[in-house]
Amino acid sequence: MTEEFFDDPMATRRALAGDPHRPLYHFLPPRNWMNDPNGLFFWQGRYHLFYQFNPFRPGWGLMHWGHASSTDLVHWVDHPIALHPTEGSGDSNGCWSGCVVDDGGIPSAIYTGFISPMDTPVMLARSQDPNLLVWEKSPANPIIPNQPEGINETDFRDPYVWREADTWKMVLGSSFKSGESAVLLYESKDLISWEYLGPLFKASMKDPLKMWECPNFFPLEDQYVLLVSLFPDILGVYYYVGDYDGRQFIPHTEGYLSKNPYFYAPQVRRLGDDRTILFGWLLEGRDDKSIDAAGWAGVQTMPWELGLDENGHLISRPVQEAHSLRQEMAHLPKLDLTEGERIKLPMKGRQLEIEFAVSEAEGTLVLEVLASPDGSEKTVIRIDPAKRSFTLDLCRSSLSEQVRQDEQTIALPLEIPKELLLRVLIDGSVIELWVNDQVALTGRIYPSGDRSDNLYLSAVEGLAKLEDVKIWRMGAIWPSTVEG
Ligand code: DQQ
Repeated sequence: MTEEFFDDPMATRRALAGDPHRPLYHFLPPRNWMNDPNGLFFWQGRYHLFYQFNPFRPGWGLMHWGHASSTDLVHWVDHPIALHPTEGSGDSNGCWSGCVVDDGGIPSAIYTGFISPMDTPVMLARSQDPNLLVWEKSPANPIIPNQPEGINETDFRDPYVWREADTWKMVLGSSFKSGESAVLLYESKDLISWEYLGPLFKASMKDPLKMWECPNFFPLEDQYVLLVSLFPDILGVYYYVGDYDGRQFIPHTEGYLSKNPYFYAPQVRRLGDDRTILFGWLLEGRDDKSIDAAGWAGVQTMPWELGLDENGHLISRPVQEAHSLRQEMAHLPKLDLTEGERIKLPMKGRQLEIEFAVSEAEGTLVLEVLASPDGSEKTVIRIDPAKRSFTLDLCRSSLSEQVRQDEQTIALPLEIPKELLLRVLIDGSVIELWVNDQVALTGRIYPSGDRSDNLYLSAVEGLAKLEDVKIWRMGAIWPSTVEG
């Protein structure tokens, strides 16, 4: 019953293809609920993406590991569920987030088992199957039965494992009874028996922060990066860049990778080459009734490639493989907007990529996307270089009252260059955007009108000069009702 749609996932996808809010080039399961990316892994020429999946309904619940794989990070094949809860075991009520590592040729998943909120052991499963379709849970489970002294009982989860010389290291998300959010460090020789080394790093963040979920800890260029998801209010994803001596991490730079209620629980890995790749969960922005009616919830970001800028801040951009989805392009080599001028761009659609350079903006440059001709629905992006502000305004994205309305404004970095590069990905209800790869925002948009698919640019309170305005229609990776 739970898996009938995996017998023919494409039929399930086809059945939902008429939904204009359903993304056509971002990964999502055939139907029902997905949250965190798990177990990102490159194996025998394929990228594997596991994900938190509730196969029963489009709401969070009894979590399994869904599974898909790809040869290019962009086009995905659905596979049967990889990890199911096992009655009477450490994951009887859910297989929660974790990672996959190569243990001497044996792909090994280390994840959180959920029994109850106070009982979340660390679990191990291995796969001898070249396609990673079959997993066997370790007889040694649970490999870490519970949290160390001083840690809140409900805050111990999301193992992230890596190899360091001849040792395995692991971090887990948690919080101390004394009030700090923390990332705990463990080590092991065999992935089975683990020793607690103490906190890798802890910090007191402002209320209502309770714990750090889904820690990722990885080298990037000559630095180490720690990513944490801020729980419980899904306040965004925070990063620290710093030094690591094998036991402790001392950050010297920090900030939000993205601060918005739609982006959470990312996972970062090197996947078969030198690039450091991130997938993140894009949450829905509509109420449960409309999610139930849609039959699906949760999308992955496009994979992002991470780097550091010259000031040591974390930067991101969509992987270059996403370019393979570009189709027809509209190109305006130069676009000068006088103060107050508003123009309609020569392309429309719900699956688009937009890229342009802003060489000058005296006031605010405004880009409207998924906009209706009468202006009743529009998603508005505002860039004001002088005020260093970058806004994604979702207040008029949809006429539906079942949709969240909010506005996110973030500051552009102090040392922002004069010329800005804006990238925008639009895919049904998904929007991801970047300024200079330094600032990333994400959102969810659910316009109700058939004609809410136009693009406008305007200059407010001063002229704006743009260069190389490029708009591509993006191809679908899933069945779509649009022919061609
Ligand atoms: N989602 C998982 C947990 C993790 C949370 C459960 C983050 O392991 O802490 O679905 O979204």
